Amino acid sequence: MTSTSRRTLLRAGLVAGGAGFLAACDPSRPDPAIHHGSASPGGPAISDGFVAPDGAEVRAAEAARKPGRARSFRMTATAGPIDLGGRTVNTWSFDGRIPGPPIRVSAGEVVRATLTNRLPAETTLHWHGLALRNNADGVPHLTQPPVAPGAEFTYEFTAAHPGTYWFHPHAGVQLDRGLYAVMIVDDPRETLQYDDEWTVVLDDWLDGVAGTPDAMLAKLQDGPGHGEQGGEGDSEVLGGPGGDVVYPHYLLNGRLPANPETFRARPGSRLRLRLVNAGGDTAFRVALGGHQLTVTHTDGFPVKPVKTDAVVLGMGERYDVLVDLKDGVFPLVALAEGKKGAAFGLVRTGTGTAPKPKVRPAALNGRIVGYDELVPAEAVRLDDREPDQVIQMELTGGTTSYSWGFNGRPLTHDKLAEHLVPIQAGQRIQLDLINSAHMWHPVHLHGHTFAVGSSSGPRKDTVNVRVEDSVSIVFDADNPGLWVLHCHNIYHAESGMMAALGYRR
Ligand SMILES: [Cu+2]
Repeated sequence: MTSTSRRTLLRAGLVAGGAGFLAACDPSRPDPAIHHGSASPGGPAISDGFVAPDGAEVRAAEAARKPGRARSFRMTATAGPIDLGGRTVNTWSFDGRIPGPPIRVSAGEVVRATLTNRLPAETTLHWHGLALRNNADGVPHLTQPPVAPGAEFTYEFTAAHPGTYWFHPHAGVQLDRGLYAVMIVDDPRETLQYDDEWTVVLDDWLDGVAGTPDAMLAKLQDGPGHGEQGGEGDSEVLGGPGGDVVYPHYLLNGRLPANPETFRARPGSRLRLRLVNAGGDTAFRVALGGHQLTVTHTDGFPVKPVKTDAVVLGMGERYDVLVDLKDGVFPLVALAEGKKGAAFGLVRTGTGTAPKPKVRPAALNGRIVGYDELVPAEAVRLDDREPDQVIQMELTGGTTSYSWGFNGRPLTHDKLAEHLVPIQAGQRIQLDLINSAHMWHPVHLHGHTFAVGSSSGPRKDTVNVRVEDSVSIVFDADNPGLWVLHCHNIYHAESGMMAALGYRR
C-alpha cells in the first residue's frame, strides 16, 4: 500500500484484465451493467432472473458447507450509558458492552444468533468477511427486512472459514456508535504456534461527546462545503486526507487512552494479536513499542509470514500478527492516520513504569507492510485463470457535495435491489476499483474473499483504495445471492457509496 511500484503493478493488471463489458461512467446514460427491477412498496424489489436470498441455489450452497453442530448466541442492541474508562457516554451497544460480547466458534459450526432490537431505530446484523448464506448477510431491503424496534431476528449460518471477523449493524451510521463485536472462527487444524492471544478492536469515537453519528452525517450532507469537516492532515499511506470527521477520542477495546486495557503475559512468550478496525472514518497505523510484528493473516485469511514494524488498517480490515514479547511494559499505539490522536493499550510482561498515552514508538515510522508484499498461503491462493467478466467500478463523489457512489450513481439500501450488477455462478470476476476522488476508500465486498491485484494476491474482503489510485480485485463467483459492494467509511456508504452484485439464475 506504500509503494509506487504497486501502483504501476496494479495499473498493468487493469490493462491486462481481458474482455468483458465496461460499466458506463456517465450517470445520465443507462448503464448496461445494471439490472433495473421493479420495487415493491415496503419490501425488497422484485428481481426477476436473479437468485433470491433464500432461493434454492443459496440453500444448496449452504448444504455444501456441510453444516456442523449448532451454537446459539443472543445479543441485545440497547441504548444506555457506557463507561469508556473515566468518561461515561450515552450510546448504543450490544448488551451494554463495547466491544459487544464476542462470538467464538469452530470452522464448520452453525451460528444461530438471535438479535433483540431495543434501539429506537430499525437495525440488522452483518457478519463482516464471512462467506455465508445470503439471507443471513444482514443487508436491509436486500437480504432481509429491517428488524423493527422491539422485534427479534435470528441469523443462522455455517461459519465455513476460520479467521478473525466481526459483526455490526448494516443500518444507517449505527456502527459509528458502540454497536460492534468480534467473531472468531477457530481452525480445528490450527498450525500456528503461540502462547497467548489478544483481540484488539480499534474505534474512532464521537457519540455522546460531540453529538451523534446521525448529527454528523446530517452536517456532512448539509449543503456545499459542509462536507469539509476533516482536514486534520494528509496521510502519505492513504495518499491524501485521512478522513472527513474530526473525532474527539480513539478507543482500544472500548477504552480511552488515559485508562487503557493492559494485556499481561510472560516475557519470552509468543502473542497472537488479532487487530480489528471498527472505526467509522479512521484508518489506524498500529505498532507495539520495541517489537517487530509478523503478519500471519489479513481479513481472516492466511498469508506467508512477513515481518513488519507497523500495519495500517482501513475501516473493516483485520490483521493477525505474532509478537515475541520482551521483558517490560510496552505501548500498543494505533495512530489515527492523517488525524490527530491515537488509541492506546499496554502489554506488560515485567515490572516497570507504564509508558504514557502520548508515547509514539519509533516502529510507527518504520516499515509498513503493503498489499504487494503479502503472499497468500498456498491453501488459499486462487488458481490462475483469466477473468470471465471484468467490471469497472469507478469510485466517484467528493466532500463538497457529500454525495458518493460507484460509476456516478449514489444508492441507498432500499434502492440496491433495483440496480443489481449481474454476475453468474462459476465465473471468475475481476472488479476494477478506480478511484477518481481526492479521498481514499476502504472497499468491502460481502460474501466473498477476493484476491488483491491479481489471482496471486492476498485474500481479503476489504481493500484500501488510495487517493486517485486503482486496485483490481479478483474472485470466484461461488456464493449465490445478492451481495453488497460498498465503502466501509460509514459516512460515504450512507451517502451513496454502495452497489450490489446479483447472481443470475
Ligand atoms: Cu469511501
